[in-house]
Amino acid sequence: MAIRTGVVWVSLALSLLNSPCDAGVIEPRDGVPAGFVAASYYPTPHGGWVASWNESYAKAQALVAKMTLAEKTNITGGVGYLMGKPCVGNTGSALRVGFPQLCLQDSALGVASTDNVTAFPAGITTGATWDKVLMYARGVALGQEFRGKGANIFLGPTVGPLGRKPLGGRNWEGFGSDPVLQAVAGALTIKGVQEQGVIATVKHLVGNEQEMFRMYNPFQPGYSANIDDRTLHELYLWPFAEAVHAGVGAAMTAYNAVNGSASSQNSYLINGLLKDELGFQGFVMSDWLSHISGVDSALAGLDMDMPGDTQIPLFGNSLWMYELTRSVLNGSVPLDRLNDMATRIVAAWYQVGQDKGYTPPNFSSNTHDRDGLLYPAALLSPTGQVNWYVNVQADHWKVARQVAQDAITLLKNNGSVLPLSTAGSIKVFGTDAQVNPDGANACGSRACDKGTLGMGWGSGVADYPYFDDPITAIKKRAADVTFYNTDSFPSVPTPKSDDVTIVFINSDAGENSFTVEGNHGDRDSAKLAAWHDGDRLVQKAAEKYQNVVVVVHTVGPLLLESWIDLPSVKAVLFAHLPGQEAGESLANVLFGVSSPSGHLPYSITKSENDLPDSVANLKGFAFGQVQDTYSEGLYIDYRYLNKFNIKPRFAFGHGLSYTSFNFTGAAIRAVTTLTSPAPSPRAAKAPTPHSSTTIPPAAEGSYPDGFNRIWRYLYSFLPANEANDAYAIGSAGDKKYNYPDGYTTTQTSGPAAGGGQGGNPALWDVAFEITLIVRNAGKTHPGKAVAQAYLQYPRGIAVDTPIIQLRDFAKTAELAPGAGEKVTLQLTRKDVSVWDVTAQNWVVPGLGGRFTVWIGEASDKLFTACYTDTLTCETGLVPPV
Ligand SMILES: *[C@@H]1O[C@H](CO)[C@@H](O)[C@H](O)[C@H]1NC(C)=O
Ligand SMILES: *[C@@H]1O[C@H](CO)[C@@H](O)[C@H](O)[C@H]1NC(C)=O
Ligand SMILES: *[C@@H]1O[C@H](CO)[C@@H](O)[C@H](O)[C@H]1NC(C)=O
Ligand SMILES: *[C@@H]1O[C@H](CO)[C@@H](O)[C@H](O)[C@H]1NC(C)=O
Ligand SMILES: *[C@@H]1O[C@H](CO)[C@@H](O)[C@H](O)[C@H]1NC(C)=O
Ligand SMILES: *[C@@H]1O[C@H](CO)[C@@H](O)[C@H](O)[C@H]1NC(C)=O
Ligand SMILES: CC(=O)N[C@H]1CO[C@H](CO)[C@@H](O)[C@@H]1O
Ligand SMILES: CC(=O)N[C@H]1CO[C@H](CO)[C@@H](O)[C@@H]1O
Repeated sequence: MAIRTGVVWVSLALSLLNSPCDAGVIEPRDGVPAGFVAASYYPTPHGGWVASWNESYAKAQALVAKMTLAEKTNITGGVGYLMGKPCVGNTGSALRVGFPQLCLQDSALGVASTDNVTAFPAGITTGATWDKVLMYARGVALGQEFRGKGANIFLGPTVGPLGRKPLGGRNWEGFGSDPVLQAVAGALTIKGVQEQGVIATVKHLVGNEQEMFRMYNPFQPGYSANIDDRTLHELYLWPFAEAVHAGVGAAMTAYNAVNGSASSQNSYLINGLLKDELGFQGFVMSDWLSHISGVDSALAGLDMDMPGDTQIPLFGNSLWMYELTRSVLNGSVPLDRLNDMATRIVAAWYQVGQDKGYTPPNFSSNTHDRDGLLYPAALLSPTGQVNWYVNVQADHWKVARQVAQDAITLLKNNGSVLPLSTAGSIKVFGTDAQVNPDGANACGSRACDKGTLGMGWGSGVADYPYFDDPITAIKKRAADVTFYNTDSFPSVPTPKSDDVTIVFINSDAGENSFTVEGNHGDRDSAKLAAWHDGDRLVQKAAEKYQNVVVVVHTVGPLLLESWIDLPSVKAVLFAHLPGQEAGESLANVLFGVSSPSGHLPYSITKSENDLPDSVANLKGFAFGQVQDTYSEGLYIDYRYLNKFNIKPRFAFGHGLSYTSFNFTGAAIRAVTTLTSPAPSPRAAKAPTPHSSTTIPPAAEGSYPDGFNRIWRYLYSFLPANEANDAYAIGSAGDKKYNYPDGYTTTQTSGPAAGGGQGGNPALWDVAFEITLIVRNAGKTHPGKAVAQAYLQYPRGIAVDTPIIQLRDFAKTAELAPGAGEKVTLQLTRKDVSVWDVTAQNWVVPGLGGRFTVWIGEASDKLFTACYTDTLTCETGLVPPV
């Protein structure tokens, strides 16, 4: 998260807490439901045992060995909100040994709070392309922009929330309501970003599926996401595992608790799942101001405290920095743990090559002026140049526009009203067609819904360098365009029968740090209706005109029932959140320069009640800790609808084209023969760096004589007398700290399911590969097709599984009429496994039995199946759902 300056400190501090909410129903006081346990998992596994990181670890160990205590603690914490180098997070440095301050910057869709950058399409838009090439290309471009601005750490991608709750506020920052779609897009983003030398941050671990009541504050703990082991592995942790497998350098914990224990100090989550089972080699940071303890979070595996302040920022107080120095001197945090924290941070820095000529930040998150305060939160701050206006946009508008365009999802096209002729008469309705008249960036953190919706609100945004709006692009193409810039249907001249009407509607959401039109981040007020009475605008237009095209800019699903079947509503396009390139991308689709090729990254139901209560509804206010229990287990989105045979209005993966496609010649082969249900046993961990565990002398943690402090800046030094006192406690050797149950410092060999980045490397053995020919079966329009592969487990196995689950997908290049392309889809061992909670391992149920891989253009259009037992495929089948 991030808050811009220009706010009175007190109100800023308060705004960082949960914004108040009046929408909730008061629930009885209750704790974490029985059965959900936040178990202890100690100690933090050392990093450095994975071969692909070993050189970075060797270098990191050597550098950290040269650091003093205060230098080590300096690099594990932020120097304070609005302090020093002007990113949303800035660590301390160890300049004496050549380690700089690190700049951590939002957001997952562009470099936040600065200019001369690209405002890329949001995650949800990227997911809707179902295009791996574009997912990666967007990551490359994002990485280049962060690097060009001198940011060391990209605070993305977002793969949690997963989109469990359609009303959830930050779903749009991620890629869609399916773990595989999230995982593939997240991992390709990480690869693209890190290849540019920028450290990516996979976030938020885990269960941040709603915004309201997410944060710990002095009055209430953040809500608890209560998730069972299998559901966590098969849904919510899955994209994190793929991110680690892709070598991600950083991870961020969530604001909320899991099973009652705050994510920033949940030892089972960080030490156990992330660092041991998933073999994460990078460093773990807290989400901004979510850190609530000092020693306990260090023991639980947190490596970096962001932005460094206590929960109420800007008073110069920290739980780490000087307190972490004290905790090491007094013996409560073993030096070994601090060494591991520092080594993980430095290793990630080496791993992406930041030791070689990395330019420091040349922008300010706090002002667009050339000169500004060097330490904005200090009472008296020197000024100097803070913005160099480095233009990092290059030609990234191209990939941004391609993503925006290829995400546009055609849900309905009755009578082929689309594509439109540029010669016809076009009437455009809705304020969403035009850029915010106050300016594209008029609302800070985009916390308003005015004009075309290009992104949601909160910290997950960037400033638009310009905004290509739909109405401008439409007017450029078509001669006869009339725009009614209103959301209430105006009085209009009598329509002609061939008039085409385009109605723009939208639905916004964002982070809980802002309330927009009564929505507290989540869509708690608007629910699944279009904002500004947009559904009514469509109905009114449909009463008057015969050819209505609806364009929807939205953070997620909407209920379309009040107008979708009206005979004059001929076509519906979901353009998702296009970022700066909203106009030309849409015009290309509207006027047929390009066929729509997006597919829904979530299901659109007919009613809110089509999903179970635990998913359909947000958790309201409760005294004590709000409990968000995942009682639906694996059954979210299409997994739930299919199980209960509830037909959605538009299924997950649905998306039409101006042409049609033919899938032929499907063939399946076994690549790696699976000979046992569990993967072969993991290898032992390679040796990890060792360093002295002797408590360093107090002088290593004391202010140097005559040190010139900046007021409220967070330092890692203690006054000499305090350092001496702490050292006296630590050197006495008594274990005076009240350690959590199960605490130990003895390293373990790690769980059976681990063994490499993401888990046991054998999980990524390709078990089956399917090839098929996708052909453009139309005669007039070129187009791109998406082949989606869904797994159905063998009948009669002992474990309950959703009927079908997405396992891979592939998008073709643009195919001319009649042209075809061979596509390849793969299923790994993990893809055909389930998480066995007893064995604590991934196990193939019904090994050797008939696993069916369904292939088609949407989750409800699966006409081809390939079988793993006979290694045959057939087509022309009745779909499984
Ligand atoms: C939450 O509790 C469930 C049920 O005891 C357990 O299976 C799961 O591993 C726990 N998750 C975490 C992160 O503690
Ligand atoms: C890193 O691991 C590889 C493969 O195991 C090994 O060949 C190499 O010597 C290791 N390098 C270091 C610095 O440990
Ligand atoms: C910690 O980092 C800050 C900011 O770079 C620096 O001023 C300070 O000297 C550093 N402390 C140590 C012990 O290096
Ligand atoms: C050591 O210092 C930390 C940070 O102030 C504190 O939480 C902890 O209780 C101290 N331990 C002892 C044994 O005094
Ligand atoms: C499609 O349009 C035709 C002709 O306008 C109409 O009769 C039919 O009901 C429409 N179908 C749908 C599903 O809207
Ligand atoms: C798809 O291609 C096959 C084989 O060429 C052909 O038999 C079938 O009719 C085609 N289907 C469509 C819908 O074009
Ligand atoms: C090339 C470009 O867009 N430059 C802009 C960089 O940012 C400054 C300050 O906002 C603008 O004045 C430049 O036009
Ligand atoms: C202050 C600073 O580091 N500015 C840098 C910004 O980026 C440009 C281009 O990479 C560098 O030349 C500046 O030194």
